[in-house]
Amino acid sequence: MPQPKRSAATAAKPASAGTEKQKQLLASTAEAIGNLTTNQGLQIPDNHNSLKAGVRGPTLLEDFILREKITHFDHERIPERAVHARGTAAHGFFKVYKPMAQFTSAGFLQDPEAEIPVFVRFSTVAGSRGSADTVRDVRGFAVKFYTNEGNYDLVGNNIPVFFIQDAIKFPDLVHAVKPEPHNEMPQASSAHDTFWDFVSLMPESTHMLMWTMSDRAIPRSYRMMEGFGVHTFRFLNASGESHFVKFHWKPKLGVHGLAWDEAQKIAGKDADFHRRDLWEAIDQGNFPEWELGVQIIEEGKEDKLGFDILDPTKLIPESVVPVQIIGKMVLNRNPDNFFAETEQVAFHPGHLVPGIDFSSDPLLQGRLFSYTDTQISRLGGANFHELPINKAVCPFHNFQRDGMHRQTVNKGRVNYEPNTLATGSEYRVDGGAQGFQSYPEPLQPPKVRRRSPSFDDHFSQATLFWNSQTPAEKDHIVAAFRFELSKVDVPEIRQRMVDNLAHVDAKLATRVAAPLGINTPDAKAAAGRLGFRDYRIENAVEEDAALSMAKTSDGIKTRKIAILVADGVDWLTFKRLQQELTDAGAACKVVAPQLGTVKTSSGKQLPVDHTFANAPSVMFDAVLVPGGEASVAALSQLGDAVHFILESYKHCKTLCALNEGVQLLGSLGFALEGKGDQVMEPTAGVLLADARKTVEGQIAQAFISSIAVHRHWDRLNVDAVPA
Ligand code: HDE
Repeated sequence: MPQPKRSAATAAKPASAGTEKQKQLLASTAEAIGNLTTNQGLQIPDNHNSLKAGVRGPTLLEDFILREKITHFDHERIPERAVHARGTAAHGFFKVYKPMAQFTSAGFLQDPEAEIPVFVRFSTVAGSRGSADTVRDVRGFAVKFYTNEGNYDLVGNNIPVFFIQDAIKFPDLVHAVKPEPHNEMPQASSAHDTFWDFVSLMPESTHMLMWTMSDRAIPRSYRMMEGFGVHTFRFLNASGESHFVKFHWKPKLGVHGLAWDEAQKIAGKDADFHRRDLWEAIDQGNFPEWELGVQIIEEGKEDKLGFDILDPTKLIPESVVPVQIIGKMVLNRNPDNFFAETEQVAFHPGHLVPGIDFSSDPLLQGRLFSYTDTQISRLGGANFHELPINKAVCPFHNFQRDGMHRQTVNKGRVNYEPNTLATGSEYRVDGGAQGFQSYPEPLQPPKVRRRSPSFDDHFSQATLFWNSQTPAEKDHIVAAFRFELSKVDVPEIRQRMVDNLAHVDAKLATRVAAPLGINTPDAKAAAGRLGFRDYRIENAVEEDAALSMAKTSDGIKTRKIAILVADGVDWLTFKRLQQELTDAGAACKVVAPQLGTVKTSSGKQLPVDHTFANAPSVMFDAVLVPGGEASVAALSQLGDAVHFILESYKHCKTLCALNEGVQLLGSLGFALEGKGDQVMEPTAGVLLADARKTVEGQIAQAFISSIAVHRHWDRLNVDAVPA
């Protein structure tokens, strides 16, 4: 259901008012009004002065008001998440499209009329809480569904596979990628020796590395990312029949990435880029949406896939098992308090509802222990489920008691089961058929500490991923490997890595190795190392379109367009294009040398949104240079404006210049041949036109379809651009 647009000024009212979760949260929500009091409710007469022995004398120890305030402040911080520390979140709802009873008895997947409240947290993995949003990393995509049968958490990532196959390697992986322990550098980056030392010794990481070196790891927006449950789970229906299931989130806005140079610059210019993007979109009523998809595999048919579905370094190609779309999720409300909600939310892959169960994926099995354990340390005890953001919307009742920060006041003397003292008759919960039932999976003893040989293939799907990329996407992967490995000091690590890549694709490995000052990749050397498994499955498909990001284009909704102006800008061309872009859903921002207004050619005062200094080109998706002789002359003298245009070009964004604006682009070296009475595109995504001679609407139409391409990655010679 499309939601009405709201201006920022009116956005404070949540659109999902009335959901169960919101009602519950309201009970714990406080307004910043009323008398100032201590935590005990004592009114404070003066919040500016501590109690002293005389106005110039020492502060008195008895000042309990001062001490309470400072003590609370001293304890404001809690440990950040061991991984996924940097994140942001939003509220929303989920709605299933049709009853899923054939596959699962999960109540929240039955009623297309029901809106299930959700809280979703997106995150990076390696960086600390204050690190930049646009670093190269996997993104967390964790969804908490507040269902009537308890909370269900789908704690996924924006990449469908993982680095390791067994949870016992997770601490090693995370130690290796985090800043190095002797000097705590580098922050939020895998481009250092310890990470590549580890992964080059772990061939099972290779498939995931292909993804993290692709543009998936530098998303344009959280709103433009897919989400994946990664592991294989089970759906169980009311008769106890089991199907294997893989979960997918498909964004309505398509899947898009940044340019690597752009991502690095944004990290400095606006470390909150993704956080701000999500917040602003929701605040302005542009509620991001994803559809929930499932790949369902009949029990007993999993062997036909050719690989082990319990291996989290494998995905099921969508061309082999299509994704069925079963529902949608809309994020429509920003949190009221970052700490209380986003920081304190506690996800856990073991928060399940009846009808969904685990598989024996050994990575998932380890996660089932880890998440509760980490919350106890992070949130200060075992009662984190009582925090408002974590509380289920259905009642909870058991005989767990006490512990740090217990909030529930449990009445009576019965804190055990079975009992008769609670009601006078016997209360016993033992062997019941209601509630959560584990799937009675037959197991295969004996007890062993070994990896299944069915997990031995480490390269075939890395090759599938590589084969499925467009030439430009391949270029980006090669450039990313080169960048990361060029930051590795020890040449043997660089060599080991390219030797491994030779098992993905010989050309890829050779291209990566070329500028790294090492020998040509040696597939045999890789095969001779410990940990290498000489086993390769045959992929069912050579390529899979769903693995490429290039084919997703979904209009220009919420895309940010910079309109570069100075005094004398041509009002008519400006106004017409701005209107058409806005009608198509884009957000146009006027960028000028200074804030306030600029005077247009017709004498109007045009309000300015940003300056070149506070909003550089990396904050935008496309650029418009309208006409107006004086405006264009002023811009061409301004280094920041010229840099803005060149940098946008370098980052493969759509540029459109009109009338005199065309001359500005001409002076920067863009070809200008042509009659000038139509929209020319001398190079992909660069539009030049004389609006006085062009058919009305034609420029806007060409501009809009060019922006919808997202980025013109196949643009030639961008490396030659000095920006
Ligand atoms: Fe996590 N992971 N993880 N992880 N993970 C955490 O839990 C862990 C894994 C994921 O926004 C921690 O509350 C182990 C895969 C997300 O709050 C911790 C293993 C996937 C988030 C933890 C994995 C994820 C976490 C840190 C290997 C994708 C952020 C703080 C066995 C399917 C959730 C916390 C949020 C967070 C452990 C692997 C996703 C330490 C041991 C695979 C999205 O418990």
